[in-house]
Amino acid sequence: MSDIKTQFETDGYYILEDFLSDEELETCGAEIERLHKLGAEYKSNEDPRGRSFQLEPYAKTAEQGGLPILRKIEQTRDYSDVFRDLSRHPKLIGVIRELLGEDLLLFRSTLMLKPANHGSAHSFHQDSAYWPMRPPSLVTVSIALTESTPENGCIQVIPKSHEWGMQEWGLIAQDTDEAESNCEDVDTSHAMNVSLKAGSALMFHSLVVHGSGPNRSPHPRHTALYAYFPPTVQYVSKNVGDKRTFPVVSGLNGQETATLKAELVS
Ligand SMILES: O=C(O)CCC(=O)C(=O)O
Repeated sequence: MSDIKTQFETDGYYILEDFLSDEELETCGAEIERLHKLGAEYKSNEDPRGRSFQLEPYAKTAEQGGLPILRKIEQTRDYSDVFRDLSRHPKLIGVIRELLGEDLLLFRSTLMLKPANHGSAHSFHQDSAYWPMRPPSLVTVSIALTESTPENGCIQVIPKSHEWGMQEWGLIAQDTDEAESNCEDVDTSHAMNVSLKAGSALMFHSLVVHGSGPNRSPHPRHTALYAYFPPTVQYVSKNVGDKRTFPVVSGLNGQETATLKAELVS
C-alpha cells in the first residue's frame, strides 16, 4: 500500500501541499469574481440557476464591493470551465487514484466561500450522513484558494473519526464563534485546525467528523470542494426508478458521464 493510502486510512485524511501554481490560483481568484457577477445577474433576473449561488445567511450587509455576499456556489462544474478543469487536475487525480483506484466519478463540485468579516461557521458533521451514497466511503477534497487559517475559518477535523461509524447530525450552518456540534455524543476534544497555504488541499474520508469556524478576519477564505467515489459506491434512494448522472473524472473507458440507477433503501 502507498504511504499516502496508509496515512489516509489510518488518520482519515491526507494533505497535498502546494499543488497549484500562483498562476492557477490567480485564475481561480478571477473566476470567483466572475461567478459572483454571474450569481448576481441570475438572482436579479429570477433565473432558477441563481439557486446554486447561496447568500451568506449571517451577512451583516447586503453587498461587499458591489457584489453579493455568497456562502457557497453549488455545481461549479456547470457554471465554470476553470472549476470543471480543477476537478480533474492531474496532480489531484493522481492522489485520488492512489486512494480509490483508477475509475473515479465526481459526486460534488462546490465553492465554499467565507468572505472577509462575514463567513459563518459549519458545525461538526460527517459528509456521508447527508449524501445518498453507500457504502459511505467517498473522498472529500478541500482546496485552499486563499490561505486558510483558524482566524479566517479553516477546516477542523477529528483525526481517526472515520472509524466511529455514521452518526446523526442536524443543521450545520451557524453564526457561532465555535464550530460546535449538534450531535450530543460527539467528543470534539481532539479536533484539530487544518491551516493550509493557498494551493494546498486537504483530502478526507467522508466519515471524518469535521467543521469550520467563522471568519472574523479581514481576509476571505475561499475553498473549492470536490467529492470523488469509485464505482463500488452506489447511489441510493427511497424511490423506485430513481437515477442520477455523475461526471467521470478518470477511467471507465473514457466515458464522460455515468448514469447510476438507485439501489433502494428503506
Ligand atoms: O469548507 C468549510 O468551511 C466546511 C464545508 C463542509 O464541511 C461541507 O460542506 O461539508
